[in-house]
Amino acid sequence: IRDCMRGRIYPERGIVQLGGIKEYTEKLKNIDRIIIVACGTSWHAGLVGEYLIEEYARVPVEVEYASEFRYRNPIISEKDLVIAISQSGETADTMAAIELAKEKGATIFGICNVVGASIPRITHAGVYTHAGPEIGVASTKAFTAQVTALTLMAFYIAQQRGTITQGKLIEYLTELNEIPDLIEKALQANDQIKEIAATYKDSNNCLFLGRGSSFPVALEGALKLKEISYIHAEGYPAAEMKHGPIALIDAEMPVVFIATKNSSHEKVVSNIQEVKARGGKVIAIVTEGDTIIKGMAEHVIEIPQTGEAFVPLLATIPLQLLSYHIAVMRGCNVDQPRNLAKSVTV
Ligand code: F1P
Repeated sequence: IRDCMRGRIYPERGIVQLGGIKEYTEKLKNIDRIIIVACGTSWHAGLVGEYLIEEYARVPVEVEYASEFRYRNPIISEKDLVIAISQSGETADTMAAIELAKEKGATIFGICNVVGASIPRITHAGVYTHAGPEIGVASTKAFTAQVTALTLMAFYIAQQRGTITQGKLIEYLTELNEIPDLIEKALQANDQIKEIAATYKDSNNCLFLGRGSSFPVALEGALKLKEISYIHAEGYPAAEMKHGPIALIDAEMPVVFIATKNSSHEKVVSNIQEVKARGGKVIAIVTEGDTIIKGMAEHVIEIPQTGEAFVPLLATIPLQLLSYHIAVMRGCNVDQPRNLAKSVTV
């Protein structure tokens, strides 16, 4: 995250500079819509990006699985901006989605980690995440770096379109700049998370729930658990629980809530009560000092206080650690999960 922000944000002055998309600054003032295309973890980052861009830059955003989008006949105009996100920069579905959107006249930005990979070569402009090499197959630091790049892009577009004041930008960039230190604090929960992992390592299923931008974090938490420990996991918006997944809840079902203090905190508290009333076991990611959820959940993992926009960056950390410890305890190879390729090029 530090490397992704370096030389790009100036918190004291409230400025975001993204050299890779600078030539398209004028274009950004006139776009009608943004379509984000990606696969897997990168798609989850895109969903976080949707919240950030719509909130701050006030441009409508759609987030599409590249693997579906490429086979559709989507309605795209020259006033659309497509943002393709890919850690490897080689994912065949994402490349095909880019080619399709390009044919239809859209401007394409890339958010990639591997410098000089195929995707940065076929996009018009872009931003590298600078997360360093991802050793394991499952994306981890690439995800937080992608969310950081999307945050910078959201603020950059907001700055160009005048949908954010300089004062607010100073405030947000100052908070964003503190995130790497707060992540170090969040990592201190590692031993506690290891104990929680020991309790649930033999589970067959696990549910992840969150609201707002914590919903894609829930999806990503579920994907990491699936990918590296082979436990069936599902991520849902917490408010959707009553429309189906609630039927799954019993004493054998661990439910991970992203329940940080934000505008939907009260609603998440009542979702936790619904799970508790059905005997479910609750693991809650909360803002430090939260006493309400402490009295309700079986396990509470604290993350430091930050602005609502930056919660996904912090809340992801304990979920990645939880999956990691469960996978190790189950004897799984966390770096090379079965059946998964680092870049899916077919
Ligand atoms: C997309 C992705 C990864 C996943 C695995 C398979 O890759 O789905 O999110 O962890 O490596 O590919 P990418 O386009 O982000 O490189």
